[in-house]
Amino acid sequence: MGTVEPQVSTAQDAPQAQTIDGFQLVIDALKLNGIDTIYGLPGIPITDLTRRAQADGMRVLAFRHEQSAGYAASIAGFLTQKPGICLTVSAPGFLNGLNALAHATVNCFPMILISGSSEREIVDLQQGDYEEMDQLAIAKPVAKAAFRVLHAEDIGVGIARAIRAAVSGRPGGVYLDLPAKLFAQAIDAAAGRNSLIRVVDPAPKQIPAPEAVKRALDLLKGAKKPLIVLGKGAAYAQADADIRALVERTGIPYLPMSMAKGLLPDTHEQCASAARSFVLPAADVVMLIGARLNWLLSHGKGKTWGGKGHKDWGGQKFVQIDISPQEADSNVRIDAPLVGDVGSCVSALLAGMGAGWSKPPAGWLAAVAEKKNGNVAKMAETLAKNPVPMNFHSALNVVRDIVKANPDAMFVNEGANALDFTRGIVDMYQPRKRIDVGTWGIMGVGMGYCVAAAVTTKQPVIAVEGDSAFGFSGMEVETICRYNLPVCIVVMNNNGVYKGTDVDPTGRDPAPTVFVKGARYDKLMEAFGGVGVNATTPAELRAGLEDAIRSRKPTLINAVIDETAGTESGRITSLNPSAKKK
Ligand code: ADP
Ligand code: TZD
Ligand code: MG
Repeated sequence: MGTVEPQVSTAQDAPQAQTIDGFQLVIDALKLNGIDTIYGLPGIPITDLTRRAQADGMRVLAFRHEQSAGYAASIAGFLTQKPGICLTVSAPGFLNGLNALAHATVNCFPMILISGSSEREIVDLQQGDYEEMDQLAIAKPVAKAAFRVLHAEDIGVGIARAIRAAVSGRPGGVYLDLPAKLFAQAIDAAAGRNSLIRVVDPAPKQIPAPEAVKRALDLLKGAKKPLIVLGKGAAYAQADADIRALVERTGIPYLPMSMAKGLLPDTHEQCASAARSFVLPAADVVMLIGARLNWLLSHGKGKTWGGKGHKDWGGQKFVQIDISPQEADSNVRIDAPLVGDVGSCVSALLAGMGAGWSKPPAGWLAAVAEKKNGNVAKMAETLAKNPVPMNFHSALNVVRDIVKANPDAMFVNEGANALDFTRGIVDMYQPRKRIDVGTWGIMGVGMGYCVAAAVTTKQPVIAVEGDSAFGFSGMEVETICRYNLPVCIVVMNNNGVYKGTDVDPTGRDPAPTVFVKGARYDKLMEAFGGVGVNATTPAELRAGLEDAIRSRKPTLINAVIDETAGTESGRITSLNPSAKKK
């Protein structure tokens, strides 16, 4: 037919516009789902993906090590409720990103690790391809879900599945394997565009059952010494106003877990942080909101909870709000599990409470207040001291003031003593400002977190880092300078892991916990054009922090801390096997 020939000839001279390739489909699928940022590190086969994503208007943040890119993606997921994207090359790049993928899964952060991979036929016959590895199989045990896309027309489905898996239900890390061959595959442009999926309602609300709500309220109503524990699931949920209303209307004292600090200001009169070791064993009914009874809460039993022995139940009854139906009873009996998303559960509780809710018995509130005020006064005395050399307390007293004056600033924290003292001393005033080592107590998240915090919130970032902790991601100060991010890093330099005083008893080498004494981390920042400050006094530290916040210039303050000031493992000395032996 006359009409066929011209069509065929048009198709033969087909300009590129008639087809679309795998690179473009990946970019379009991400953009279609509102994903505008990639944290990654280029190389075969994904270099052009980074270039073309940038040319197409996506923000592509290139790191010096995939692990930092991965941690950045994981915390971007926590902060935005959209999966953070980490993009890496095959085998070694993939493995460098894998730690962050596992971290995202363990912490319930939505993240997608996208790695290029080598030729399937060669990998599966183990014929020795460039960077050969069966990445999908390796990712599976540490990911919430893992997928591989072999054909360009399946890219839309692959990305849609990855997004849903990352953000729905309990969020987690998802692996997406994209073999090199996929990127160059070209398919008909219209069909390709048509194959993309905009995910509708990616994290559906999960409404709790009315009888579960009633059960929880009945238990709370009968409590004489109730307590609320807020976890990072509550922070993630972005139900801030309702959570605050629930806490205030019930009048129940609350404990924020580390990353839930600031959901209500730490200075709130119901905040029981300063009376933690009093309220945990004394409470009779405890409502957990997005917090697991894992090691961070001593598994809900033992001496911390008033149990006789280290595994004995303290007698508390628990309400647990969690999106994962499997979380209840993980450690101790949960009398009132409330399965659903925090927002829906908390609003159902508020609705069910009605008007005549009575506050907890006055005796309980007075006992908590007395304990708390005593401890706050004791801490104030310690903080007011100005010892030479500077110690954790006198340095953190300054950080505490700066955070109070800049409550919008993001706050990153890792280390052992540098973590534990900071968590206790530096109050947070707004939700999701404090991001830290999380469920694993992992070192190395610091600089990746700083980049993602600055990029996703546009706020200044303050990072308090142990000198060991900083070392895990220290090279990313170049990344921070390259993107000119408003990040101020305070390295609490006590010459080592926990302390700087250990010695090798044989006299041959430095002790395993000790670093070069008097190291000048500030000079690292200067090497890339940022501001370096060496602070030996609280006044110098204060001036450095104030300048950094004012100028928004990348800054590193080397805070020289008394090398004898820390304790072994910070607050978790008891988990050290030698301590157990004693
Ligand atoms: P923390 O370390 O602060 O105690 P965890 O990470 O142990 O907090 O616990 C967080 C819990 O929150 C997880 O059990 C997770 O299933 C839950 N969670 C995460 N997001 C939501 C949500 N939107 N609604 C309800 N629960 C959630
Ligand atoms: N490696 C990883 C990935 N995570 C870890 N948690 C550790 C090792 C072990 N570890 C801790 O738990 S804290 C810490 C290490 C190495 C560093 C503590 O030293 P620091 O802090 O300088 O960061 P302080 O202030 O000196 O205690
Ligand atoms: Mg140290």
